[in-house]
Amino acid sequence: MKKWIPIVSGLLVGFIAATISFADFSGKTNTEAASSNKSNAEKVYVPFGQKDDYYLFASGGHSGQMFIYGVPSMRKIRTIPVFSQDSATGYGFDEHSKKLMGGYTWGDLHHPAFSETKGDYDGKWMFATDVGNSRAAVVDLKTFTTKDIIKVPNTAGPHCAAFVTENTEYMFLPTRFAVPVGQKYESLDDYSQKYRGVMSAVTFDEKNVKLNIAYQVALPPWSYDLSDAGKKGSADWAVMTTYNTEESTTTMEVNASQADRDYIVLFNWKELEKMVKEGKYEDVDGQKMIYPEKQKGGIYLVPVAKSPHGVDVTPDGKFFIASGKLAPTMTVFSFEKAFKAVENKEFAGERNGIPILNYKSVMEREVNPENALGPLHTQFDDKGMAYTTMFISSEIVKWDPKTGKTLDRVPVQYSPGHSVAAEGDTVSPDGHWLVALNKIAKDTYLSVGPSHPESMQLIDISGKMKVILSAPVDPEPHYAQMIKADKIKTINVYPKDTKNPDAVYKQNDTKIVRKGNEVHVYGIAMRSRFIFDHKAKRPDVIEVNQGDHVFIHLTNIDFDEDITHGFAINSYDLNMEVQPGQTNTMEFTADKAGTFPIYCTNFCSALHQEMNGYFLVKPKN
Ligand code: CUK
Ligand code: CUA
Repeated sequence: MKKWIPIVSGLLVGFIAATISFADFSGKTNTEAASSNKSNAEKVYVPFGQKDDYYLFASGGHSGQMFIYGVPSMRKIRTIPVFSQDSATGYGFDEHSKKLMGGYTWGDLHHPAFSETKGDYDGKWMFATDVGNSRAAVVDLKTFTTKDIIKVPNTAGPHCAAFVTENTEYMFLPTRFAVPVGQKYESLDDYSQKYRGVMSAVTFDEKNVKLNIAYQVALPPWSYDLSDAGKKGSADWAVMTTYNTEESTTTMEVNASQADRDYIVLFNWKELEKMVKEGKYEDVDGQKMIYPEKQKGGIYLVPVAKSPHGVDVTPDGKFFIASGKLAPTMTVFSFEKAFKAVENKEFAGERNGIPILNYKSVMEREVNPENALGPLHTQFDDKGMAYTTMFISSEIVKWDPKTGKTLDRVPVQYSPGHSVAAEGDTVSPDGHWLVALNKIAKDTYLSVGPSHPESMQLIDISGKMKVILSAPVDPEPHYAQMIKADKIKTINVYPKDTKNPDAVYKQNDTKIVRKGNEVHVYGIAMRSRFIFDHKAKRPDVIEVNQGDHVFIHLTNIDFDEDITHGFAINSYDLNMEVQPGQTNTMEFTADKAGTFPIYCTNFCSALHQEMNGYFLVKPKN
């Protein structure tokens, strides 16, 4: 097995991917396949006036953002800024979003997850986590804007998330990197004793649109990779993969791949919830922390082939499938067998006080499709068939979880990480479409230099699998979610909020108020002017003294869909946006004296170029 280690991590990846996929089953390159079949184009063509059938929400990886595509056209529709600043929308510049970002400027968004009701996407909210700065976010699908972000303490990179339980009771955020509780300094020589892999149970308060940490679990100092929540009969349970159960502290590439087996952590969140209610936890800086070696119950380990990556629960909730990464195996485990093993206490020992279940008593079957290498993640269609991405052999393998039989395979260009199926994580996937999220595009698009975009390939899975379209995507689509378009109900304009003290809706209410060295501007943006103070000689001018602390509250009073205004102060590095009906605030200190034009950044009317004013800062002396 060791021989795969340099292959997975080394520069050989691209080369191997290319060689294997060109020696594929159809013997065709992607270009040949596309041009040979006109009907492919017809399948993805969405005529003007019509809309796509699905929204695809792709994670933006270390861009920190989320990208919205239409399926089947694969047209990019929008970027939702989540964890990183975005000057196109002023996200991270206005007060509200600046506060949300918590002082950070970037994020690494890996796994988007829709809110669910009865195991089905309900189209209301989207959750995501940030591996870069350990945050979790919720996006409102009425406006496609980020509404809340929390910093998750004691966790260093919640990669193993976000996946929600059947009715969005919880989102579990286990850590990718073990750190001491409180992220305090501890010597790496004391790793096994002092470091922990803390998992957070996060709840979402829909009424107040707030994410909260209900409790945390101080798991052993391993890396937690991917997770999934149970469904139907297994709805009270969740699973997650681990690696580095060797607890190595250096050269992980080699040292974290020594043991033949790592584990899947299987836990009953209803039981953990009960333990917390009964006070079985310790208070750690205000967090309720369960220490599994002391507060026992609800958590079990299932041995699995070394360094697994993805783990996915079948739509019927009966099985969970772990993908090998370093072992070319998909292992199917039975929830029912696991429940029995737990009940009969069929344990094969324990680690850090957590019982280990017998591999044989939980495992249903091991699946090794011929020459398929580097299985990472699995999705499902309407018939319960599984589609697993093969990172090294650059293909999607379709197989039957009930028999292990390989049914079909299709090459993709190249090295797919995840794939996403239409409604793929629900209890009733749609079938028809699967999108492969590929790490390497190489020869697929016009060259843009040494680094290429990542690529998403649309695969028609209604019959024999067929790649029918490739779309470039910014870094980096780790995962995506695909939802039926009619499940999402957006609003057209922000409704008037008469309770908001910062909002003004009438020209005659605009004013500039001074309190000492604080200046509050209550202004409006409308086609095609700014009005900051209707009584002033020049209503579109803001004049302050150097050193003043300035608040600009701006309301867009154009209650017309798509009439968004921007607000920028030239050379002051300030920029925000107000969508139709929205009020936003900008806060800053006018430390630079001089004359600075104000202008609208969003082309809003024929007289958009005239939508400007001046920001005058009188020098101190
Ligand atoms: S991970 Cu990127 S390929 Cu962050 Cu879900 Cu597996
Ligand atoms: Cu308002 Cu351009």
